[in-house]
Amino acid sequence: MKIQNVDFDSYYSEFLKELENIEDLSSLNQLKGKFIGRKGKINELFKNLKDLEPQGRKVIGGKLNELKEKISFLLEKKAQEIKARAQTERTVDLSLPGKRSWCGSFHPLTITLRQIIEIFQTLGFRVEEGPEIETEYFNFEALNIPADHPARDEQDSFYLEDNFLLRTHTSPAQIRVMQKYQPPIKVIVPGKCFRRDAFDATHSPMFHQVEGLVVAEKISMGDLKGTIQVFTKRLFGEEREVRFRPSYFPFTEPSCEVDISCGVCGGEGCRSCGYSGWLEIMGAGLVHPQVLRNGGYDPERFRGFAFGMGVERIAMLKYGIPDIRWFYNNDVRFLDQFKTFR
Ligand code: 2U9
Repeated sequence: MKIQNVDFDSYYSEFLKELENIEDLSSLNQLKGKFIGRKGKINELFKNLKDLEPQGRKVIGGKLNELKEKISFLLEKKAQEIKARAQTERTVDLSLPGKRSWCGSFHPLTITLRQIIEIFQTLGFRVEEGPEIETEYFNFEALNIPADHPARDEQDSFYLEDNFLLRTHTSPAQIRVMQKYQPPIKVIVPGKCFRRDAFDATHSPMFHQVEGLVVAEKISMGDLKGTIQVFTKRLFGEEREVRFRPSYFPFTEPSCEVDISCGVCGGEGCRSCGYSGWLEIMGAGLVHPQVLRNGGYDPERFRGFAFGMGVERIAMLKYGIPDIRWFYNNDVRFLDQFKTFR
């Protein structure tokens, strides 16, 4: 065929039609070879230019160059598109399952302890701590617990060398507070305690207490009752009733135990409160004069009230947890239910 008779437009539309169906780089390369390669259609046409007059050669050559440039441009553009698509397909595979993200949470005892501390802080209490290893003097004697008291049995406490033992309550820390500060004092002492108990649903050889101590010139049972009533209702809810029952502790006189109305039956009596309508939450009392004296205070001038509660027991009542061991097993199915940012 003579070059003068070639229809450049039909070459171009043939190229466009083939380009449209191309999806990958290797077919694109084949197409490139077919049209603008060394043995491609356009080069074959260039070869025919030598048969033309200089004038015609210039016109047709210009047209051929223009066609070649348009084709190269479109090939390059298509190559970019194919590469870009391959890139996104590699980084985002929408058919893959999503990545699971895991958000931790505070331990229920941490949440409970922080709530207890926060309530007492708003009531003006300071937070103090003491050592977990104590002497018999601070753990027992100073608290008016005599040598023949059953609590001092080796079966009940973890004794160490000499006269040391793991504290069985946080009370020795309050003796230390009294020896360090002059009244008036208003402190709570949170911390770990240790007793030689076997694990069961309500016992653990390690548990946590929060104890409180207030000493000033004029302290009465009314101060104790008001403070504990406000604390209890803030922690468990205004609708819960609070009851004070006479009891006995060596370090307080008089002593009492504190009950709240059962949250399940509202005081009617049900299985969770042992059909009494009440749940015991802490012990309390006015500080024994001998204990004030052991702390270095004059019992003729100062009086105090004190209270103590088990953090595990409070958390079990608050969240309806039936077994103390659940706090220590670190089972994520249990821990994961306390999602909060407190
Ligand atoms: C000093 C003076 C007095 C602290 C008190 C209780 C009553 C009490 C128990 C609750 C459950 C211990 O965790 S538990 O087993 N505590 O009943 N604690 S009064 O009295 C003190 C403490 C320190 C110097």
